[in-house]
Amino acid sequence: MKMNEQLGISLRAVDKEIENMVKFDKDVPRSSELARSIVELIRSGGKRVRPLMVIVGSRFGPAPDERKVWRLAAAAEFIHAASLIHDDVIDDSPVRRGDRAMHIKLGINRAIHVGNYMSARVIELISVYSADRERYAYDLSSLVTTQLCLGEYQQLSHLFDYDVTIEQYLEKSKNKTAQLMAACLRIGAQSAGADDDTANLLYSFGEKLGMAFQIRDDILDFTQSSEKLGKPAGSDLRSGQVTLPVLYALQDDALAPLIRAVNANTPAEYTDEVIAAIQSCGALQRTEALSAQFLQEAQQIIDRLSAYPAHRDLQVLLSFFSGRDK
Ligand code: GRG
Repeated sequence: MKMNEQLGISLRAVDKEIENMVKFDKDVPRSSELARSIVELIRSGGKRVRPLMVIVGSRFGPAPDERKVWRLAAAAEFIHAASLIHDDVIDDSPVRRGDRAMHIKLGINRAIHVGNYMSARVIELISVYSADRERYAYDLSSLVTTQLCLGEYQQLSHLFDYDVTIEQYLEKSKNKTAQLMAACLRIGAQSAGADDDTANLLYSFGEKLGMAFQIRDDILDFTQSSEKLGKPAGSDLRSGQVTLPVLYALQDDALAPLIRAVNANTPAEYTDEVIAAIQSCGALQRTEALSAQFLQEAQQIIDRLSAYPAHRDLQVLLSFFSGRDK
């Protein structure tokens, strides 16, 4: 059974809510290139992990307001989708969700503005929830979006930097990926009136899942076929991203100088050899172990929330994150 079915959530209904973010903007004609591009991106796929997290979070509060929860869920996906558009421009990546990336279809300038529009639209919609009591909604539209940008900036400012520490890698991953997931669970819970302890435990749970997710993503870059990834294996290193498998491989004294020789001008054949060496030196297994540790910590949080029937939904999320293609 699919994750959304196990959670009893219709993905069609989630998608409709997301599309409504642009369809009901009175300033954007539905037939415009902007509106059509966003709807096309939404329809091209995506797992909707973040909206599902908002809805699951709301099941931990005594008074879920369906309309509010679903709006927040859609807003979360909008922020995520906007960041994907910008990320593909930054990484010069031509494929997204099996389709041509937006900057390939529209050109870089227009794609950037579609992303800008999407994050601004979230702020506009969330400003409806402006009462002090509901200030948590700003977590999504301001705090988390800021962290996304900072995470991406941290990544860009350390390209081909082989002296970056594991702590810096973890901090960047938290900003870039984990905090949005954490915030999704927490705002869902807060919007339904959950108590602070519960909301904060859900935040920690989402953060652990997000860390495991990003680390796994960095492993997949080394292990999956180019057909599946839409780019050759090892693309992160080719573009200068020093991810956890590389950091572990750098601890191998024989391998370290070979890795450090990779820069923006390195011939592809040399980088291919370094990627093969990283794949076979045990670094991927160590990386996988850290991802598994985050998942184990997430399990411990579920155990602390076992008084809530919705803890079973956290288990569904955890199984999904544990089972992603290795
Ligand atoms: C414009 C809001 C905004 C931000 C700009 C570019 C940027 C700052 C941030 C990039 C953040 C980013 C893309 C992180 C990667 C996170 C990640 C692992 C994405 C893949 O998520 P999935 O697998 O994708 O949930 P689907 O397609 O299923 O939705």
